[in-house]
Amino acid sequence: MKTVITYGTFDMFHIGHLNLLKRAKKLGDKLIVAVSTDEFNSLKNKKSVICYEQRAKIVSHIDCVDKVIAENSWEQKIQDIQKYNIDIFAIGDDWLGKFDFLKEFCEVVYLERTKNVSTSNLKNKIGQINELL
Ligand code: C2G
Repeated sequence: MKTVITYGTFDMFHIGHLNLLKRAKKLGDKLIVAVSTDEFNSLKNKKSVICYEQRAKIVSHIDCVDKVIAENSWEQKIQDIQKYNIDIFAIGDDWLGKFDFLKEFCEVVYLERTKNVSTSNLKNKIGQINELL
């Protein structure tokens, strides 16, 4: 029984997020997703369109997701890995190398990002449409 964990904002949930979660789940048997709170997002210099409660609820209803927890800080990963007996930490390869320090505690896997889709692109497209209206 392998448990996988991943972290993210998952704002304006899109196919890139879904692909990531499905790929992460395929690495093990159980998938825990730590969704960034609005307060933590400000530490990431991110302002999400959708509030934490709704982002967490959407992610919790994705078939391959077994549990959702809050991501409140950069520092919580090691504690989470120990608390939830995590076997694999997985995240998109836009973070390649950034979480290698976790290799002391569990396997670290960087998964291929889905090309040509991002929350910022979606926001820009919506902005352009609004300008045309
Ligand atoms: N992702 C992806 N393909 C995309 C967009 C995102 O695979 N086209 C992945 C990211 O690599 C990440 C996850 O989906 O693994 C969530 O992406 P974000 O919501 O942008 O999360 P991020 O801001 O990268 O937060 O502590 C880690 C951070 O909380 C990660």
